[in-house]
This record gives sequence, structure tokens and C-alpha cells, in this order.
Amino acid sequence: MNINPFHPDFEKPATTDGLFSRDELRLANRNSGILLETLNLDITPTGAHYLLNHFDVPVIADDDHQLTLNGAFDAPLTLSMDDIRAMPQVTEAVTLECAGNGREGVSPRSHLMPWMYEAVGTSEWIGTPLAPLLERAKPHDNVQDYVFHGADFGFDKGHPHNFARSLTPQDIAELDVMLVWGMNGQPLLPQHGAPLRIIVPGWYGMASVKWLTGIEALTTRFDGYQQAHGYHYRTVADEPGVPITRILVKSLIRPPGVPDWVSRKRWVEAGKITLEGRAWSGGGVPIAKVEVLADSQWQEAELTGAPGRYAWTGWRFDWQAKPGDHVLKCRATDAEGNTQPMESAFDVAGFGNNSVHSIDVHVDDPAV
Ligand SMILES: Nc1nc2c(c(=O)[nH]1)N[C@H]1C(S)=C(S)[C@@H](COP(=O)(O)O)O[C@H]1N2
Ligand SMILES: [Mo]
Repeated sequence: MNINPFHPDFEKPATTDGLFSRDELRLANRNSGILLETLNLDITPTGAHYLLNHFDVPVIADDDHQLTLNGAFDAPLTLSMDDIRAMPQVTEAVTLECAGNGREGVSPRSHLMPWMYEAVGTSEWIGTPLAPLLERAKPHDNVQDYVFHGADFGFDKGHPHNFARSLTPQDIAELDVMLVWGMNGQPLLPQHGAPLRIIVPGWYGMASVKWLTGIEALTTRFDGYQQAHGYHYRTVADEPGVPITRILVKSLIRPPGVPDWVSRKRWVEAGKITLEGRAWSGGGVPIAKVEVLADSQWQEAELTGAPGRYAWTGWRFDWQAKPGDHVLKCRATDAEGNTQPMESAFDVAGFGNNSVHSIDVHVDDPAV
């Protein structure tokens, strides 16, 4: 059998039963990833931004929607969308990444959304800073957690719940959390949280609650499913684990050349090729360096700049492509000295896999 997908005798490899389960395939069809070919852009086209929706997407009319601030506040509030849009408006380019991005590269993989590299994107989020709104509702001094309630409801491991996540007063003080109603100059789309969500810049995506209906101030720690059980790093299933917060340093290559439909292996012509891609880290920490592995050598790429403090940076690298089969890799280092590992530490749910991105490239020899 010919294993070169560009050879006319190439046959598709036989599939192995159970390689991906039907459950995983269903999830993959609901939760689309970014198109890697858009990695030459600072801002991901809205329709190409990745999606991660646990339950069904609630379809909420803007006119009817209200946001309630209740619990341990002296001045609880209920606001309409018009009230919210009348608040000071800011636009911020923020890179969102799902904590499960890269899960497919973890072995044994867990039975969840089978992300490879695509659960990332950057949008210009339109909204208002959250902290002044919380102050307006006059939180009690002993508040321990602010809970962000989503309208979506469903089951996870037998636990019925609305999707909800919390942030502590200290998190609110340290993070530039936004209350968001727009994305790339348009109202939010239903699948991205319309009419209202939060964006927590620098943290993995689970913190950025969509379809926001309420903010509840608690004088205890929030013990909701997605906070207390979900989204923890664990090396064995039954340990308490470590809560997932900041995005880990990562980079991707925009696939060069043209693809084989099924294998996604790339075909390029020999000669100078400008490789490009994006790199990002969490917590507003900038990228210090991106290196590319080509022809068995790590070489530094040129950084082309970021569209915002919480957004990814572009990079480019000129490669002299010689005929043959190549594996290209890229790895980023952030300004705190964190570098992507060749292989991430094992996590039972495949969270936080920031191992280097590899692409198989076949370089054609024009002389043959
Ligand atoms: N209400 C609600 N908010 C949610 C989710 C959800 O399922 N329900 N998914 C979270 C996760 S895990 C991620 S990665 C981001 C994805 O945001 P996006 O679909 O707009 O890219 O939304 C977060 N907010
Ligand atoms: Mo996620």
C-alpha cells in the first residue's frame, strides 16, 4: 500500500473500530474548532471561532433578557440589556482557548470532546468592565465568591445543573473581567452566549460564562459542579486536583501549502516558504520567543505583534523547503520563561495539553 496521500496509488488506511466513540463524534460535530488556515489573522472570523457548549444553546430574546445581581449585596440590581449597553463601552481583543484543547494528544485520552489543536480563537469583545458594576451593587465585606449563572441546563455524570462558574473578589481585582454583548462589531451570536456573557481574559474558556442570567454574591465558597468538580488538573481520577485557571503558553503553525483531504498532510513545492502562526500565553503575559523546528534544527521565528494585551501574537519564519517528507514543529516561550513542553504532563481529563504543534509536510521535487 502506498502511504503517500499525494501518490495516485494511495489508499485510505483502514479505520479501527472504536478509535473514536460515537459519543465523541457527536460532540465533535456540535463543537467546531477554528480553521487553522485563519491563523494568519489577528482576529478570527466570527464564524470560524471555536465553540464549546456543554448543553443545548439557549435561544434568548434580547428584549426579555435581564441580569440579576443578588445574594450578599446591599444594593441588589436587575438590569435590562438596554441598561447594560448604556454602561461605558470597551472593546478588547482577547484570545480564548478551551482547557481541553489538545486532549487528543494525551494517552490514554479521556472520553470527552476530542480536540486536537483547534479550540482557540481571538475576537474583539465588546462590553463593559465588570468590577464597577459589582461595586454599584455594594457587596458585603465578607463575600467569598461571585457566581456567574448561565441559562443552559443539563446533566454531567448524573448531576443536573445550570452551567455556572465563580470568581473570588481577589480574582475580580486581578483580572480585567468584561461583561460582553458584542463580538467583532456585531451582537453576540446565540452559540457564543447571546445576549450576554462574561470574558475572563488570560484564563481558559470555562471561566467565560455564556448566556449570563445572574451574578450571585456568596459568603461561602461556591460548590457548583463545574467549579468544585469539573475543571481541575488531576493525575488520577479520584484526587481533589488543582483548579484550572490561567492559559498555558502555546503556539500553532498555519498549515503551509495545500492539504490531502483525508489525512490533512500538506503538499508544498520546494523553495522558500514563509511559515506563519500564532502564539499566546495566559494572564496577560506576552510571548518572548517562538522557535520553529525544521530540518532537525530549532530556529527563532520573527514575532509580528499582538492585537492586544490579552491576545495572541503573530510569528513568521522563512524556510528553504527541500524535497522529501518533513515534520515541522513550533514552540513558544513567554515573558515569564515558560516554554511549551515536547510532551505535556499526563492529565486524566486531557486538560492543559500545551505540547508542541507538529505538521507533516511533503515537499515536491519539481525535477521528478
Ligand atoms: N453557560 C455556559 N458558558 C460557557 C460554556 C457552557 O457550556 N455554558 N462553555 C465554556 C467553555 S468550556 C468554553 S471553552 C467557552 C467557549 O466559548 P465559545 O464557545 O464562545 O468559544 O465558553 C465557556 N462558557
Ligand atoms: Mo472549554
